[in-house]
Amino acid sequence: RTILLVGAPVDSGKRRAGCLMGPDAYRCARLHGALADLGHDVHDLGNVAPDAVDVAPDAHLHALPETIGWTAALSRAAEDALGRGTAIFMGGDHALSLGTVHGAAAHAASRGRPLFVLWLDAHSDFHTALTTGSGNLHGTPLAYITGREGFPGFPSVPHPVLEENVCIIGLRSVDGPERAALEASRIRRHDMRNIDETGIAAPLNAFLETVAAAGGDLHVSLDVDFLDPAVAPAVGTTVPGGATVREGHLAMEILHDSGLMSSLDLVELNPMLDERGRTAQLMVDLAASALGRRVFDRPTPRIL
Ligand code: DIR
Ligand code: MN
Ligand code: MN
Ligand code: MN
Repeated sequence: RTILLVGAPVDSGKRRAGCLMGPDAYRCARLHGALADLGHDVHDLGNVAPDAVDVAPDAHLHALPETIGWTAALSRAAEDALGRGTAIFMGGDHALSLGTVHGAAAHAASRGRPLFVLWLDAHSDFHTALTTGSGNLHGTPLAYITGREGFPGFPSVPHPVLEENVCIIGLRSVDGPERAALEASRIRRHDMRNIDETGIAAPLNAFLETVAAAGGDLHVSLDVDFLDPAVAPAVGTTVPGGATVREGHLAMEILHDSGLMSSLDLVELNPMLDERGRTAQLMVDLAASALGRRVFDRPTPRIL
């Protein structure tokens, strides 16, 4: 496969700084080399910069103009990269998905295919700009890309992702207004209890069957906090009780076997909070599993 790496150093989606270093942390942890070792033709397109936009700051919404600028720039970058191959967006906080999914939806629509979205996250990120209590826009991308009202100043959403085409796995922190909106929606959602009871393969395989049956494109958004903080500490919004290393790899291995994944976000890595790069390395290893690395090809672990 041809794989395009796109740096998205978005740090405007929440208050704690550090995610802007994420793309370089992935480069230091050899994301390019890990994928090239699997036989892929890998191209690092460098980092995207946000558009300058003429939008007034908002008292409640943190860094609104900058986040709108990122959304517009990353939508174009995603559409361009997807025209050339499989796209991996090196984040950056989860606000980057406002743009990458917007662009992936435009790309899918231009090919006459429906877009499906797999959201691997402790959180549902289903706030609108009107319901968010924190004012942190990294908690909003799923609402935006499914076409909910409440995003004044943002690019319009001509190709909303159908709610029934969205699947969230890993939930364990959902705010009240998000819960109400999720329960009124057709979004598929699996909390950690579901994973404990059935394993992660059952809900994931069921979703992938519908993607395949519909001939859809599949965008995967992997939030570091999907994983348990004991194995992935470098994220500002850790929640105990997350996915294990093997649950993460199994999900990625199943995604690879499906052949369906067209784009992947790696989001919320904050290298300021990392322990000698271990979270960055785990995210690189998960991406490698999603692109074909198998248990028996895993390289000898590097001494960190
Ligand atoms: C929380 C945090 N629900 C908020 N969201 C996060 O601020 O609205 N998403 N961390 O991944
Ligand atoms: Mn090349
Ligand atoms: Mn998230
Ligand atoms: Mn999260």
